[in-house]
Amino acid sequence: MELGIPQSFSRVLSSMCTEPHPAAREAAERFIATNPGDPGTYDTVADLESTVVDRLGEVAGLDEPAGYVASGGTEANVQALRLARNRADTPDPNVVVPASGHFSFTKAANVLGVELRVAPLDGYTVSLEAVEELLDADTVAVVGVAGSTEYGRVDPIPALADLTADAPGDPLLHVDAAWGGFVLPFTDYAWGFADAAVDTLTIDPHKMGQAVVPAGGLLAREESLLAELAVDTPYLESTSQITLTGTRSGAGVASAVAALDALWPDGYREQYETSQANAEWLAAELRLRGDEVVSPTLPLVAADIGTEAIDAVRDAGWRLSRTERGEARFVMQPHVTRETLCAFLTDLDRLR
Ligand code: 0PR
Repeated sequence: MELGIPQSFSRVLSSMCTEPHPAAREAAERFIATNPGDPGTYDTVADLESTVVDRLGEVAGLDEPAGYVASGGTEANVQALRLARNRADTPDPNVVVPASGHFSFTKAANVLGVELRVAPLDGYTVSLEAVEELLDADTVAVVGVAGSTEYGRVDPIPALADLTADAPGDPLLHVDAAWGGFVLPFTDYAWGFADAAVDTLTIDPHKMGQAVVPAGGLLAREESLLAELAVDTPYLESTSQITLTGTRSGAGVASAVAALDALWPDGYREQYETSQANAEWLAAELRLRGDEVVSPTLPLVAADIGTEAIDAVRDAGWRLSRTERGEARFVMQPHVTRETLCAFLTDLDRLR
């Protein structure tokens, strides 16, 4: 069968994935037939996984991180809530999540049998008063978002850490930096382990990290937190497993090492600066055209260009998605260059 050709990234404006770094692509191909889920057999890739975790710790401000390479942000978020639930001693656990939280938290609550308490926003970030009101003795985790999916906004993580520390049920603080984790180190935001009493954190090499899919990351401040996830694996050489999936992609792991090797920190910093400049440039261009734009505090622009315009540019081949409120959402991934944006604006001006 003719497989066809995968999409080109030249008109993809709303994806959080991107063209992998060439070294990441090469590493993925080399390790395609490995399984870090069985470290007794696939020891080279298992060692590489420890390297990824150490490197992600550097990115997120943690000296001796525990963690693993997950299939993506969804698995990392599910696992963070799972370990919080397992650690707590309540038959009726709940988790407080900002309304801006990714829908993976809804899946997590569903599979884990945990009540999801959605805290409304104050503008684009979570209302601290609302979080405080929702906390009770059965709260096992509080979630903060560092780079929200729709608007790229960062919750006040240190203030959430204070609320978490004072909460009656001794909950954990989980930060979702699945997308933001590779740009936030170059900003003034307080978001990571070095900035606040964060217990667990999601950071995905396969988003801004320029690794191949699947490469997500779950980090924990203490190894003992991950131990909450361990199940016995009687017939493997290793005796227990903390991951959610069994057989896993060594390609993702190897590609993450290669991408981090090539890009941390200077390459990622340069990419952040380029992406942020492009976000601000696009925001200014759209404002000149009279469109309402949500100021891009990270490299993600949401703009109300009108439903008809979105449909028209989509018909012209642009892959553009919208926020729940209907704004066009431009994610400044590495493949979204100034030339891409100029070509987009030319089409937009022609079509509306
Ligand atoms: N946390 C945040 C903050 C996210 O933005 C996402 C995904 C996740 C967790 C879940 O990560 P995984 O998708 O790796 O499990 N955000 C994007 C979204 O839902 C994912 C995406 C990626 C969508 C590429 C489209 C696309 O082309 O919008």
